[in-house]
Amino acid sequence: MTDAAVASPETVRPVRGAAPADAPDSSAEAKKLSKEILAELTYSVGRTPAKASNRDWFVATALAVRDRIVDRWTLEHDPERPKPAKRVYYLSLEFLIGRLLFDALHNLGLTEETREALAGLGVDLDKVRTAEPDAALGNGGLGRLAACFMDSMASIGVPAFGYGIRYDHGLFRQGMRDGWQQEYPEDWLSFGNPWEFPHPEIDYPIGFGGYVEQVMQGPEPRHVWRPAETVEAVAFDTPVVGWRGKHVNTLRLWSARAPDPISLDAFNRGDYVGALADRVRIESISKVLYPSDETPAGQELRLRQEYFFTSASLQDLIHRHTAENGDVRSLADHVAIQLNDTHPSIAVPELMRILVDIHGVPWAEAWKITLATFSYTNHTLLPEALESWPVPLMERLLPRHMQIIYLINALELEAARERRPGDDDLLSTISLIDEQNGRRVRMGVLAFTGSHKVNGVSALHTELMKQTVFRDLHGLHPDRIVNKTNGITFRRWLAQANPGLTEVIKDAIGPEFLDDPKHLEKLVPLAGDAGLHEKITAARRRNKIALAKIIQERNEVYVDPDALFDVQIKRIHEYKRQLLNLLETVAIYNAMRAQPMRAWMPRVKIFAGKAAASYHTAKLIIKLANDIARTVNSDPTLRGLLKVAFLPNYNVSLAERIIPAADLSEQISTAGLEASGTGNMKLALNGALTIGTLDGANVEIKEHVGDDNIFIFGLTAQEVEARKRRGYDARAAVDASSTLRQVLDSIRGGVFSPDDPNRYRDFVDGLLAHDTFLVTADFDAYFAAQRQVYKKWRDRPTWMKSSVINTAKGGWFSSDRTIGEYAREIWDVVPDTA
Ligand code: 26W
Repeated sequence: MTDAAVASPETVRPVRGAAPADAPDSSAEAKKLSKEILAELTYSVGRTPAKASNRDWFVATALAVRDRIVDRWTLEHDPERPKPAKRVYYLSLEFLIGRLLFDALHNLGLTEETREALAGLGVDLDKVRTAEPDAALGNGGLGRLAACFMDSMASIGVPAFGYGIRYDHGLFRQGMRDGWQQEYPEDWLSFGNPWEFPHPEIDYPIGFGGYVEQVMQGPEPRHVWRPAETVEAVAFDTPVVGWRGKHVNTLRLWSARAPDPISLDAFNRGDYVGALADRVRIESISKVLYPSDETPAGQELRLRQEYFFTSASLQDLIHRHTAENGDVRSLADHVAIQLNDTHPSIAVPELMRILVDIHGVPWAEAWKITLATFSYTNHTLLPEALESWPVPLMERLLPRHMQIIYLINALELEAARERRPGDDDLLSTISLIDEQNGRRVRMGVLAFTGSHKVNGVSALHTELMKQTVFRDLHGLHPDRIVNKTNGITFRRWLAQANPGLTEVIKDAIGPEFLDDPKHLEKLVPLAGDAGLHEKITAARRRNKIALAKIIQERNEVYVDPDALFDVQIKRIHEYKRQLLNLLETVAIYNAMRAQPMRAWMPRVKIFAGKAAASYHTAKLIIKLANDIARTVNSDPTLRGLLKVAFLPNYNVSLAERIIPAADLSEQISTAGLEASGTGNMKLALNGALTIGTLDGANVEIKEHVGDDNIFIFGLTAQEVEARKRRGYDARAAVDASSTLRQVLDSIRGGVFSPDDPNRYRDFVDGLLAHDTFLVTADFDAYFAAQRQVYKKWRDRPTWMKSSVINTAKGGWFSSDRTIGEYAREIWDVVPDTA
C-alpha cells in the first residue's frame, strides 16, 4: 500500500479536513487542493510537474481527493462512535463501476475547485479525467446496477458494505478487425489503483474439496469439513462517498492468495515452473471476470469464484457482528444480506454450515436466522441463464454444502407434501435438485428457499416471475416475491455525464433536484416553453458535436450533429433485437436508394455493445452492423442523410458520452424477456424519447411520461406467449410484408457482403425457420413506429416538449428511490438522512 498520508511531510501538505460540500470560499479550497495535488505528485507519484503525464496528474488528484473521503470514512468507523443498528451487505459477483474521479469530486462538491486548482498548475481536468481506466468488473446491467446501488446507499445513508471480487482483469476490451469483434485482455490495474486500500492483514481461509468427518460431541454428531485445499481471501477496500460527502461506505473486494508462495520441494529439484504451479492455479480464482452474461459459464472455476467471495464475505461480516454484538444468534437483527442474482446463493448453505457446524446453533434456529438474513434479487427469466451446478461437481468441491443442501431439500419437500398431498409435479418443480438434466443443483430455488424476500426488477418482470419460473414456490410462499423496480444514480448519469443539460435545468427550476430528483417535475409546467427548448437544444447540440468527434476519430465516419441520433447501446443479444433495428436501417436504405431525391430526414444510427466471446450469432450481428455501416456510409446516392456507426468497446465511460447526445432510445427487446433495462432510464432522463416494446421498465417509463411522449409498438408479453404456443411461422410474416421481404433478400443475397456473398445466407434462412425472438413478427409495427418518430421529429416544438417531460419524469427512476424501497420493505433498515 502506498499511503501518501504517511509519506509526505506536513510542510508541503497542510492538515487535511473533509471539505463541506458547499465550500464557502471556493478559491481558498482550490489553493489548498493545488498544494495537496502537488505534494501527492511529488511524494507519492514521484514526478515533477514538468515530467508528469495526465496519468500522473490523475493519480495525484485522486490521492488528494481520497484523503478527504478517508477523513469521513475513519470518522464513521470510529470505534468510539455508536454502531449502526443494522448494516446491509450487498453480495455481487459484478460491480461495473467505471471511473471514480468525477463521482468523488461531484459528491464532495469539489469539481470546480479541482478544475481551478489544476488549471493553476497548467493542467486540464477533463484530460486528467480520461486518464483514469474504467473499472469494468461487470458484464452489463446487473453489474452496473450494483454500482448505482453503492452510490445510492452512501447517498441516502444506508450503512452498507458491497462485497465482490477484485478481478485482475475486468471485461475484455472489444476491438474490431474487418468488422468482426476481437477480444483483448483488459488491464485496469497495470498502473496501480489510487482508490483502493489493500489490507493484506484482513484475510480468511477458503476451503475446497476434502471430506466431512462426524465427531461425537454429546448426543448429537457434529460435522467437521476437512478441506483438501485452502485459498486465502485478501481484502481490498474502496471507500464509496455519497452525495455531499455525508456518508462513506465500503466496497470490499476479495483477491485470492496462495498460502504458500512457492513449493520449495519442487524448486530444490530444479522444477521452477512446477514450484509456482499451485500458486498460479490457486490465484487464478480472482484473475478474470467471466465475460458471459445470460449464459452460465458452467466451469469449475466459476463455482470456485462464487464460493470464494461468498465465504470470505460471510466470515468477514460474522466476525464484525460477533465483535460488536457478541452472539451470532442475533445476526438477523443487525445484518441484511442481499444476493445479487444467484451467483452468491451458495451463501445459504454456507451460513447454515457456519451456524450449525461451527457455532453449534440447532438446525431449526439456524434456518430461521438464515431466512431472516437473506434476500435475493432475480435479474432474468431466460431459461438458459438460470444457474445450476452438476451434483458431482458440488460434491467434490463443497461436500459439506451438498449435505446441507440435501437436508434443506428434504425438509422443504416434506413441508410441501404436508400442504399439498399427492402433488408430485409440484415437488419436482420446487426441488433444489433438478433430476431431469443429469442431477443438478438449482441455484435459483436455493436462493428462493433461503430468503425471506425475493424480488424482481420491474413490475412486469416480477409478475412474470410469479407466473413462470417461481410459480409453484410463489404458491407456497405468496408473500415472498416483491417488486423493486430498478433505478440509476442521476448524479452520475445526469449531473456528471451531462453538465450542459444540468445547468439549463438549474437555471429553469433551481438546484433542489440535485438533492431530490423528484424536483425535476417542476419542469412539467415549462415543457412547452420555447426559451427552454432553445437552451436544451443548444446543450444537446454541444453533446452531439462531441459525440460526432468520437465517431469521426474511432470509425472515420462524419456524422451531422443536426441529424436525429438514434441510439441502441447494450450487450449484443438476440433477445435485445439489435437485428430488428438493423433490418429497419436496411429498409430506410432501400427506400432512399429507390427515391434518392426525396426530402429524407437526416438520421444517424448508433450502435455499441459487446458480445460474449462464444456467442456466434451475436458476433455475426456485429459484423452485419459493420457491413451495413460500410455500405451505407459510402453510398453517394444517400447524400450523407443516413449514417450508421458501430462504436467499438462500449463501456461506462463511452455510455457517458453517448447518452447525453441521444435523441432516440432503442428499447426493442421481445416483450417478456428484458427484466428491466436501466439504459432505458438513463436515456430518458437525459431527454431522449424511447421507441420500445412493452417490456421491463419500459412499461413504467410509459406510465410516467404518458403515451404521447414515448413510441410503443409490437407484441405484448402475453401476445408473445400466445404466438409461441400456437407455433410461429416467420415465412408467413415475411410473405405478408414486401418491405421486410426486400430487406431480407438484400442481406441474404450479399448486398452488404460483396466480399463474401453467402455470409448471411444461413443466418437469414435460420431466422425464417426459427424466429425465436419474433423479429419478423414485430417488424411492421416497428417500421410504422419509426415513421411516427420521423413525423414528430419534424415538429420540433412537440418533440422538445416530449423530451422535457421525459427528463421531468425521470426522477422516479432514481436508484435512491429504489434503495429506499429495499431499505423499508426488505432490509428493515432506516436510512440516516441527517
Ligand atoms: C451465470 C451467467 C449470468 C451472468 C449474468 C447469467 C445472468 C446474468 C445477469 C442476470 C444478466 C444481467 O445483467 N441481467 C440484467 O440485469 C439488469 C439489472 O437488473 C436488468 O436491467 C436487465 O434487464 C437484465 O438483463
